[in-house]
Amino acid sequence: MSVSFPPGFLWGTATAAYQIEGAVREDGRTPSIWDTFSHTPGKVENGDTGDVAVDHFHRRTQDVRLMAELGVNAYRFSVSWPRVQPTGRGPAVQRGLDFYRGLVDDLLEHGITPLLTLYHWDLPQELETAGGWPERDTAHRFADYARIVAEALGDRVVRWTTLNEPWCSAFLGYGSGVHAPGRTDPVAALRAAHHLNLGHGLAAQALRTQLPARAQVSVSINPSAVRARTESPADLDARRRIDALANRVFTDPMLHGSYPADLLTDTERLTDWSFVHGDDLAVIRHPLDSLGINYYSPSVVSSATDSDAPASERNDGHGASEHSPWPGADSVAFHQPPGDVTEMGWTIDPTGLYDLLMRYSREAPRLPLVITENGAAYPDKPAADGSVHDPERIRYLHGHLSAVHRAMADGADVRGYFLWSLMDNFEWAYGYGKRFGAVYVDYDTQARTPKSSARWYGELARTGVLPDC
Ligand code: PNW
Repeated sequence: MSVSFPPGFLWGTATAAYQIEGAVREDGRTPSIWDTFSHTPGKVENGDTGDVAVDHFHRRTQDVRLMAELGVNAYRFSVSWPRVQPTGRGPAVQRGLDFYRGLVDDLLEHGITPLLTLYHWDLPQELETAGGWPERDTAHRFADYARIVAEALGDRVVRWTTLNEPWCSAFLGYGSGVHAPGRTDPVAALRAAHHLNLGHGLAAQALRTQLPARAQVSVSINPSAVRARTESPADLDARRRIDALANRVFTDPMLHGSYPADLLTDTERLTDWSFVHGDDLAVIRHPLDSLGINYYSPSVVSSATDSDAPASERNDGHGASEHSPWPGADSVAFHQPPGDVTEMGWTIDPTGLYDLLMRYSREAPRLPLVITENGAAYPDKPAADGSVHDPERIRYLHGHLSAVHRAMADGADVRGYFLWSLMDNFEWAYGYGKRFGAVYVDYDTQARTPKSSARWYGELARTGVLPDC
């Protein structure tokens, strides 16, 4: 049976600046931590970098036209901090801001609603050299940057997102080190998590002050749908620990104004959390207009026993590193959830998305939800006639959109869905080897070819009707 989504539902695709723009040395842009990291041998597969990426900086108008042709009504993109404020301090570069103003104007001209993300992982390198997210000052620098962008684009952008996936920034960037800046210090990771939270709160305040009343402020998290391998007390405790480190470390302060007591206890051998100052929690609990949820795959955990593989050999789906992205949770083992996997090795399980939507509907009953990322990597290849067929991606999207619809029928207030990604791009530590796009990109010619999933998704966006698969 086909199902319908409500009129006004946002149907979009998503991207991030460093993954698509290229032009890393143009118009005064300076390096971000991802430029430094990708140019460090051994950090990114195949030595790939974002130097050229999919050249979106020079193909912006064509890319917006492509979206309009597909039929989507929204687009989630991020602003490159070092393109608009090169050192992370001081005055803005007008030409940097002009690029985003042009992008937004192109979108509005085609009736496409822009969702602007301020931070999708490209911290100006100079701020990392000064200490990065583990340092409190970075949160204040982020709020200044938010003010600059709001001043430049507040007349035409209504929907604002502070951070994308602070979990990845804190725990993959400073804990396991598989993301930039590649540091591997559990205490730095916890400090980073708090200062990302603080940066979110300060930036949200700055946006409210700067923007017209109709502006909407949000944050995109990547909550973990974490399950216990068995119902044993030890496995349930493993789930509790990972839920604290993956989810509640961000949502408790943002939604309720406190850090989870069990997290403070779990990590007390590492830190006393004295980097949390008096008013911080009041700043972080800033009333939001929506919560962005990014979802790909669930996790299964158990209490680690001698029979489990050592941490360095475990596949927790978060990249290979001998350093854990889970400070204070050495006693937890990760297991591959049952089911088919995408090319990332991530298990396909739409129930995880349903569960998260229901969880946050209950936890924050009046807060609308937006799925700001969902999608899958597959080894797409053009056929002899040049067309690209990706039935597995259509199946993945169909399964997850069915779960979204089911959650809405059960009361979740979901306002939109953003497919990751508009087009193939730089997949962080995996480089160009993993293709998430609805549109295929030939990296030699930069030619864009909509895959069959793009046509399928465009039809869905135009009609609001999810057909039988
Ligand atoms: C998200 N993990 O990244 C990002 O927001 C996108 O930029 C990215 O391209 C997309 O998902 C696909 O990976 C993640 O290890 C990277 O759990 C790693 C993880 C989660 C999300």
